[in-house]
Amino acid sequence: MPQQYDLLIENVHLASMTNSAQPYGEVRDAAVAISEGKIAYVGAKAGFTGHAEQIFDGQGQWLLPGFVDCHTHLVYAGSRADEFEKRLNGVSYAEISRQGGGIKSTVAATRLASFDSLQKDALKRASRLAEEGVTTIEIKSGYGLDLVTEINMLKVAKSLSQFLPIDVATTYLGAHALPLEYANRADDYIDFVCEVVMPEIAKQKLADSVDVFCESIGFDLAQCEKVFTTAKGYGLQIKAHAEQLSDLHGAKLAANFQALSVDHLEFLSEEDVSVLKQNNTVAVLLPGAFYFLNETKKPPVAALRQHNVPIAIATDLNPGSSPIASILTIMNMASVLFGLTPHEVLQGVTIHAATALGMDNKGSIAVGKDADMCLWDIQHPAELVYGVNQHRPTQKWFRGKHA
Ligand code: DI6
Ligand code: FE
Repeated sequence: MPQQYDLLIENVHLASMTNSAQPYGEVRDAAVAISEGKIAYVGAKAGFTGHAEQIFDGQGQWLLPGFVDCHTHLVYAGSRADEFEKRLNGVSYAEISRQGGGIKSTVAATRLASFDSLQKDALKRASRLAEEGVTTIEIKSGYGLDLVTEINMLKVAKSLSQFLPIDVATTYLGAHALPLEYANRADDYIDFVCEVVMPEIAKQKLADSVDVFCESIGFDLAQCEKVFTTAKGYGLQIKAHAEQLSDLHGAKLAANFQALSVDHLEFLSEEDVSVLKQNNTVAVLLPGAFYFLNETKKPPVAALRQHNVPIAIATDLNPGSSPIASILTIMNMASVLFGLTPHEVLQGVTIHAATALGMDNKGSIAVGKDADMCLWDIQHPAELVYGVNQHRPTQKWFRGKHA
């Protein structure tokens, strides 16, 4: 009896994004078979001997893993177009934040929004990403900062997978900004994060990870350390916004807590890069925020490469520093602005992004992984990075189901 499969996708070229010797994990004239939502065969079409219930002819198109957007803040209310205007009139992002705008203005709007309206807006943004081939999205809280709104945001985030062919990873970002009611009492707010909100979020299993904004306009090293220590106690994974606007050595601190990822990193010093490698921490680069804030200091890509630190790329989709609901645009920015090669960029939105979420079931086309895949009508995978807004997947499978 030949082995039985649910689906065979044949006559495709694969950019499997596995760490094979071939760039892109390329396999020409390939076939992929799926069983119970998982990839069960990958290889040359000629080598396939099983029997599949259904056969799909890929007509020579390219099959890639579904993209993983490993850093977003896409649940929020309101718009910051007024601040964009201010910035163009010469007021800086940090200055707007100090004046009580920035993250705090989104917090005010998000606290007032209902679950339904937050969900409706978030669904629209997540749909934009899904249309471009994203099948896994990480979503952070951090625009509520009180118990009720943070929980509401995480519930909205989790709910999106009921409506779209996506998996959602959630992150509690309580230490994002100091809410007004804690003005000048940052240590007290961190106690509230650690002693009131985090225990409840852990109890209700609303978050996979905990994140902080380690920055002069965010929280200092000691405050971030307290959040990490508490998170570890609840078995939550660690992430950090670090070295975005200055170098506080937040990435080093987070890596020493075995953070899954440290994100932004424009101001990361070369000395700290080796600490990421030692702790298997992924460097998540966010070219959208760099572009939108018109930054000039670039992340230390050469040092990251030299130390073999895996680099992921994400949209950072948020209302203040990266209102960009397009992974394909961000992929091009990663090459043009940060000098990553198309191969590095595609690794950054597949295999390395999955690692940044601790999801070893996502991010490549390999036996045993979730069958999240998109078919693209292109001549070579580099085209997805080279062009801007030129392509959409022609077919999509999510957990083995045609989506
Ligand atoms: N860094 C960022 O780029 C976002 N959050 C953060 O900690 C921006 C958030 C915002 O401006 O609303
Ligand atoms: Fe962010």
